[in-house]
Amino acid sequence: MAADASAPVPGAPHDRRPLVMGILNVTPDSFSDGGRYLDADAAVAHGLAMVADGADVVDVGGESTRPGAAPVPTDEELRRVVPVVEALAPHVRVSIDTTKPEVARAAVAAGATLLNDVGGGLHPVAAEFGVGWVAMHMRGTPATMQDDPRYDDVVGEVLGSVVAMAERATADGVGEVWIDPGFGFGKTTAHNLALLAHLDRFVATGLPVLVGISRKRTLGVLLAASDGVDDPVPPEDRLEGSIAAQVHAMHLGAAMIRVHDVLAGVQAAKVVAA
Ligand code: HH2
Repeated sequence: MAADASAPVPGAPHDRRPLVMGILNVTPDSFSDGGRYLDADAAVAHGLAMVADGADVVDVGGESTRPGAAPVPTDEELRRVVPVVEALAPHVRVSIDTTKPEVARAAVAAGATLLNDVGGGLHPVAAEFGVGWVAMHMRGTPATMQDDPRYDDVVGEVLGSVVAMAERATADGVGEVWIDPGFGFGKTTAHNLALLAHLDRFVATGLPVLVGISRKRTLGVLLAASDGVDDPVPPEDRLEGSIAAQVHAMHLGAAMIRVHDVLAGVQAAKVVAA
C-alpha cells in the first residue's frame, strides 16, 4: 500500500503539517497575479486547482492592497468576490480578504468562514457571525504605508500591536484569532527581515501565526544581482525565494502560510513537518 504522504510522521516535531492558504485575487491590479482571475469562471477554476494541489484554505480577495493601489467601490468588490466564494465554499475553507464590513458579511453568507482583514477593523463582524479573524499589522494605509516607515523596535512594536488586536477580538467574542506580522505593510526590507528572523516571538504567544510573504518585494530585493532596492527581480521570479522564506517561517512555528504557489507550499510544509 502506498504511504499516505499527509499522515502524521511519528516522532516528528509537528503532528501535522502547517496549513497552506492559497491566494485568489479577483482583481485587475494585484502585484503578482492581477488580471489573471478577474473573470469569475477563471477564478473558480484556479481556486479548484489550488484545492487539488492541497490548499487548506482559499483566500478570495477583490481589492488589491499593494502599495498605492486604487480603492474599489463596495458594489464592484461584492460583484467580484461573492460568486467565487459561493462556488468554492462547498469544496474548501474560504477566507475573504477584505476591509469592508459589507463585503465580509456577504462573503460569510456565501460560505466564507475566515475574515482576512488587513485593515484590522472587522472583528465585530467575525464575532457577530461566529467566524475566524486574522489580526494583521499594517502601518498607515496601502496608499501611504511605504512612505518611509520607521520603528524604534519593529519586532516589539508589531508584536505588541497584533497581540493587543487579538486580545480585543477575543474579549469581543471572536473564537478563532490568527496573528500576522503583515510583511510589506508599512515595512522596509530590513523591517521584514527582522520580523521573519524573530517570528518565534509571535509563535511564543500561543496564538496561531499566519505568514504572507509569497513573492513579496523584499524577496525581489534580496534576489537581485546588484542594487535590489532599485531593481528587484520581478514577482514571477520569486518562487524559490518565497519557499525559502516560508520554510524558515514554518520551522519557527508558523501555523499557516499564505501563498501564490500552492503545490510548492504544500510540499515544503510536508517536509518541514517531517
Ligand atoms: N498580503 C497581501 C494581501 N493580503 N493578508 C494577510 N493576512 N497577510 C498578508 O501578508 C497579505 C494579506 C498582499 O498580497 P497579494 O494578495 O498577493 O497582493 P495584492 O494585495 O496586490 O492583491
